[in-house]
Amino acid sequence: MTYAKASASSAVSISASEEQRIVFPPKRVQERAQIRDYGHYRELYELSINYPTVFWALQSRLVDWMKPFHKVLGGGLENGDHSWYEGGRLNASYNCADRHAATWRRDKAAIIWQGEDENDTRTLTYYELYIQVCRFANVLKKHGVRRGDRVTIYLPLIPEAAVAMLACARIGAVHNVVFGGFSAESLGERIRDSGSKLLITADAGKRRGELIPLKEYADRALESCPEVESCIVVRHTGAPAGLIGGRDSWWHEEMRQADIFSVCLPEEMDSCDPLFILYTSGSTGKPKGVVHSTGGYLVYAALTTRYVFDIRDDDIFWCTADIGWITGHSYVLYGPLLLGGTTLMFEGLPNYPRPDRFWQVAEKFRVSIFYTAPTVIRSLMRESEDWVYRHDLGSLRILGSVGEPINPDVWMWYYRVVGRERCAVVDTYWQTETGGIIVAPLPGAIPAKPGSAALPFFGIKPAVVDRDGRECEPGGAGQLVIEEPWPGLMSGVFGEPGRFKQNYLTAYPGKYFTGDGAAADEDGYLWLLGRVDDVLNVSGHRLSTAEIESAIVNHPSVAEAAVVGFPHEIKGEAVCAYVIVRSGVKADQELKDQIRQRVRGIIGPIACPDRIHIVRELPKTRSGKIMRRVLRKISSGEYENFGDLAALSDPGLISELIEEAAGA
Ligand code: 7RM
Repeated sequence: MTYAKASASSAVSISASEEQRIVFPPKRVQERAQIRDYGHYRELYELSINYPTVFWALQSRLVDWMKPFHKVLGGGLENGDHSWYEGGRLNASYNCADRHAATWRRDKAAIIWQGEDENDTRTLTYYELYIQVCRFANVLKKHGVRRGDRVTIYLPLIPEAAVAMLACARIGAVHNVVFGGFSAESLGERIRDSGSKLLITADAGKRRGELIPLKEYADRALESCPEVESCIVVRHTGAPAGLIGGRDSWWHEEMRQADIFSVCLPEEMDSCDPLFILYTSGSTGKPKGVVHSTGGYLVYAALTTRYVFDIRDDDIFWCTADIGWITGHSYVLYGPLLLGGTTLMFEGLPNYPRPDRFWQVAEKFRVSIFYTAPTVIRSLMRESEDWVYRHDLGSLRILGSVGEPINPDVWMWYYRVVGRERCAVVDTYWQTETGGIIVAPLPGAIPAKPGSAALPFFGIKPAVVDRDGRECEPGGAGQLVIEEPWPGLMSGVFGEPGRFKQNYLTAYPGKYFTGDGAAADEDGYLWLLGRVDDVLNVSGHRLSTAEIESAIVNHPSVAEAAVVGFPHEIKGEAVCAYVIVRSGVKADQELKDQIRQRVRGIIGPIACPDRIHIVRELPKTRSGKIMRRVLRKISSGEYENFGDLAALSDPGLISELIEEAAGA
């Protein structure tokens, strides 16, 4: 059987032979795993589905509570009013730092940091982390940050990012991390939407030996953010930061003031209080501020880290994601630290200065759990395998993948070349909205099928349904929904009370709609097939077509634009823009460069179109709707079988579009 990808693009098309391949957990992984066989997984899974309150009450013990909850789950997916551990009180930073600093883990490394420069490394023990967090929490307080206030964090991947996040959590402030690759404009939009009153940034970031002028971008963003009273700047590269008097100050100066104590009592937060906001792209032009609440998110992050990565005290856990994405929140920071683990943060890139940088870092720190994205694996696969073999990767035990479907060939390469057939590969499916992994093979218990994310995690009740909400037969492609709430599920969209229900719970009433296409095979294994909405996945990063379109039409010479994804060997999916220019405008290379510049400036480099086609007209229905599926086909090099074109207002246009696309 072949599953065709449900929407635009890329990597997945599963043929019968690939589908039959089953890779059992390697013995050495299984023997020491916390869940060692399928039966054990099954037993716990059944408990979690049949008696969810019992199951989640038991799992709540993964975190320390200041006051016990009186209800495990209130509300539900009918109204989007689900709430976990009501009445319970706790503090995230206490759970990540204090409670470990008070045990034998006091001198254990909580965070190991490797900078882009080989000689730049730092280690924070649990005790040091605890002190830093307390001190910075006091700095925030001194700047007037109170419980419930929002703080935006725009930093490179450095330990200060973790300290800042935990310091916010300590005093009950809500952190809003913005990825350092976003532009000034995107940053400003997220600061304003979240109503942040304080910004934390750095002088600059590093990328391939070059500086990314974060402070400059921050200054530009702040021009349109009058609410922001202070900006705290980490000196990271020594680049000029141009501090503005009365508003800006250095992190290190703030931290060494005599009135900043190393003691700061953690605020008692309600389980349902928001822990953070993280903006993510949806099908509209405006990013959504996904809100996660404290108790449920933490329990879910801890439990998934424990079982999906089988983390233990002697592990070195390296999740390569930036802290600006949900993967960084849940699996660089919260998951590993909640469990007293050692998390590795690496500032650099996989292929700088050479294509073996990741392997060199993994060898240097004896990494045992490695978690990255298919786009990274694909790019490293193009290099000679010798780059991998020249390093001793014998410390590795678990290899994770996240961000997009991992093609079976790529999976096998990861397993064979990086893992030397002695590591478990876990393909983990989840979203910003789900807080943590919701589908994955547990490394010691669930046989993997390359290309499939395997089976649901505890408490997750998935279903593949057709447009009318009827469950599909095994093998049939449909849309993936989750039928019951779980603790990691977002609590809402910041500042837009009705939007969570509207966006996620109305397509299939009472069920959470993921926006992804999927098929379940006879064994219940889930095969993810990509987005069914207008969301692109470029190198594992979520982008909305509408957002990119509005950045393009922002250019004065552009009249109209339509953006679609097309399959890309490394990125999985890449951006293709069809653009109509205003009359009298010359459609030349310079214009295309300017358009790219615009998108870079408004959203960031990740959204930059790989291809721009200047066209006379866009394919539209008579009612004026752009027929994206036609553009998607053309961009993918498929010039026939466009499906029903009856609605198309200008049938002659298709051949013109093909000519332009094929010629470019
Ligand atoms: C963690 C993260 C979410 C979207 C999601 C999917 C795609 C992520 C996988 C995957 C197939 C996977 N959060 N996706 N992981 N598709 N297999 N293992 O990526 O909010 O940024 O993106 O990413 O389409 O809906 S995210």
